[in-house]
Amino acid sequence: MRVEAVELRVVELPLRFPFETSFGREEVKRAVLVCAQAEGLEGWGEAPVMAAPLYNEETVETAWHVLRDFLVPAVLGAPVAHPREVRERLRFVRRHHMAKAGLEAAVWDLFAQRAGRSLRDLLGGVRERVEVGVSLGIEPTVPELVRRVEAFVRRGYRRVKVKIRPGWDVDVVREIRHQFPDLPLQVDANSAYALEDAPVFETLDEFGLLLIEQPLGEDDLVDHAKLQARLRTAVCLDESIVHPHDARKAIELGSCRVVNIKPARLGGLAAALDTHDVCASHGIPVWCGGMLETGIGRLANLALASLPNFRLPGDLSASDRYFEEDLIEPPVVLEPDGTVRVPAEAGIAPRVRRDRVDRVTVRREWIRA
Ligand code: NPQ
Ligand code: MG
Repeated sequence: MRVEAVELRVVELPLRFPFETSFGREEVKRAVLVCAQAEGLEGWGEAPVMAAPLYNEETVETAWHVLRDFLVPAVLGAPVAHPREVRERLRFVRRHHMAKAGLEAAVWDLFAQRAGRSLRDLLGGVRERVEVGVSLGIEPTVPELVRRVEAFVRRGYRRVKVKIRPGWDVDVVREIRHQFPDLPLQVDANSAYALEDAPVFETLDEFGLLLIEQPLGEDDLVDHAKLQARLRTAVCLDESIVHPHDARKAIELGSCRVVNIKPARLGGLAAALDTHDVCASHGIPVWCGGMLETGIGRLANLALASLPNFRLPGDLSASDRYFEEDLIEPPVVLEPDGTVRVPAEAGIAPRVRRDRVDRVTVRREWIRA
């Protein structure tokens, strides 16, 4: 397939509720959308970058620059016979994984449409529906967070994840566990702690959590292994796993017992598939993390999450968890049984509402061969 042109867009969507993590508070969701044109088709992908380099080193500006000046020209240069080739074609650029992931996803979408097959089938998915959880941010008070937990559990979410940071951790989890003794519950520290804080996690070890996500530094596997050895609860890595071989090393070192897979963090769907396979070969379960993607990234994540080793509920909440109006129609909705249907359409583009994309576009530029 020869990609003839690519349109880059920066989009900004207001969040229904502010989302606070240990690295900052967001009220607007930003992303760089990639629309790739080939053979009369349009393929869509999302680079879920933020305005500031707080989750990783990328931003809207770095993604725009690297896509426009390096990644898109490399794909426009020559045809690709399979979407997996995009990763090889882009390997000359170091890192910039979210930028790469947005472009690669657009090419996967083109191939799915041309083949008349769902992205799930193209990726090797095996499920029609996937269990999903909800990720809750840091709130001003514990009662306010508990009220949100209550509301989302009543909505049917089967798993709750709460953000923690020093000073907002043990008391929060104790109160939630007290009010919801049987609720599947996990925490995400986004690297806010150091190994010296191990006693905090030894206390959290008492609350029967599903996992403790990314407690320590994003560049660390050694201290995570030391921490994991002291805990019964599984450590799950997110930011530390940016390549499939990071997953192999983490597993060999005993740094984690669960892996959060995000195509955006890994550089694309091909790398996400390889990470899934590496974990499966070591008996390590994975789940699909989220970056508050719009429906464009969310549909691709749902297709990925239908693979067999995705054995824990993902951060794949319904569209209305974050947005008044999503960029896709129909939006992602939560089924009464706490699952979400895996998209069965041939590709993502058929659900993209370009009128809504236009309304939230704050910058756009065509790049042609
Ligand atoms: C995580 N996602 O698992 C990330 C954190 C994250 C669902 O917790 C805008 C606002 C973009 C908040 C990207 C979840 C974000 C964001 C990622 C939070 O670590
Ligand atoms: Mg995380």
